[in-house]
Amino acid sequence: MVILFGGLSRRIFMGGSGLNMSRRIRRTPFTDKVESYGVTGFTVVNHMLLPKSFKKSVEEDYWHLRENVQIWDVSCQRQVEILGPDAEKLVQIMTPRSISKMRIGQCLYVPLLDENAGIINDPVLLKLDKNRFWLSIADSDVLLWTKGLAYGLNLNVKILEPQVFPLAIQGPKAEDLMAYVFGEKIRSINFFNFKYFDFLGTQQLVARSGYSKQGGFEIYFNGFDLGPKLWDLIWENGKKFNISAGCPNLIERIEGGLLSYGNEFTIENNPFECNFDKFFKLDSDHNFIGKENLEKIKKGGINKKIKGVLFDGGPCPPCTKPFPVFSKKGKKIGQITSGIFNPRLEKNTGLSMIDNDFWDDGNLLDIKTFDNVLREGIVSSLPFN
Ligand code: THG
Repeated sequence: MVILFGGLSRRIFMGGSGLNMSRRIRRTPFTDKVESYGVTGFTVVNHMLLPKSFKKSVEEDYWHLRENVQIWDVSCQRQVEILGPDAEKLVQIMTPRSISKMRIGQCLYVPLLDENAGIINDPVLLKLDKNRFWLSIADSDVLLWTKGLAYGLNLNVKILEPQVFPLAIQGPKAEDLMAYVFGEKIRSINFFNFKYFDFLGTQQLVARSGYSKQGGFEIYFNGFDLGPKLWDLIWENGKKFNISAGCPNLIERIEGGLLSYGNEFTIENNPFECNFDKFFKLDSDHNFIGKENLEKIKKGGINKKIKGVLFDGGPCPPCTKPFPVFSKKGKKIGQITSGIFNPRLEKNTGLSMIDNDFWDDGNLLDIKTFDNVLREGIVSSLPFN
């Protein structure tokens, strides 16, 4: 049930189908805006609201994202700031990816590991200064892990959660729109790099990055109270580019092979199972948490990894619980943790860990969805194309 009160567009979601809001479920500088621009549901990531759907369907939003530009409130991509003389040392022991050659102004996708080489998180790392880094995190409590490490290892660093709220501008028209808003200099930012831009007298960090494969930017917005003004400025300039309010799109994310921590993988998984080994070299000479176990895992080999699955049978129901995946002989060999019908490929698409005897591209398998339909599927490499 949705109650509208006092002429406010703020909704109170009640009952089993909605979130009961409270201070613990943090709002963002843009929550008022997404409410007035037609959000129909939220999820919670890092204890903060993430819009999940708008009035248009996921399919309509998918086509729109591929052709136009969208504004996404991804403030839940919280920053963990590591500041001080030992900052680089601490960041480096948290990840198998070498950061020794990282430049100020650069971003790197870095899996963080625990002592078993289980994945703690898969953030984007930003190097702000020689002794200052941000981890732009997925959904787990990296702030506490980092504070614990700094304290336990007696490092000279401060660990904090700065008041920074990423706003993503995604889609093929994002660059032209951003050039209107921030000037032509925006075009000179390379993929996974950032520069600073003026907004009403404040300095804003803008990176070329984002949780889609359609290109775009992320504004690491600081200045909570100015949030609605930033939204309005982008919206006004965006009208000529057919802008719409959106959110990470499940169809596009799966198609692009972008993984979601907590869904496709958890602390139970290692980087090889997630195809993250392309992001680091194990023979790098730096030390990091989980290195010995990661080497052991490499020697022993893995028995499952994340693959794409294309499957038939008409649009599948929402994947609110994993869909079990079976071999043709009926053995359970995996589970689809994110799945949805892709209107361009005209098939259902899913992401699943698949056991090693079955993970080769082209292998046939069966997927059981909760409408009790057994659907035939085929293993595919990622991204889907
Ligand atoms: N942007 C920012 N922070 C984030 C995300 C983001 N934190 C949470 C979550 N998303 C982290 N997960 C990802 C997953 C994939 C990518 C970024 C963050 C990504 N991958 C590219 C790819 O796979 O093609 C490029 C990776 C590379 O080449 O280094 O962009 O979206 N700020």
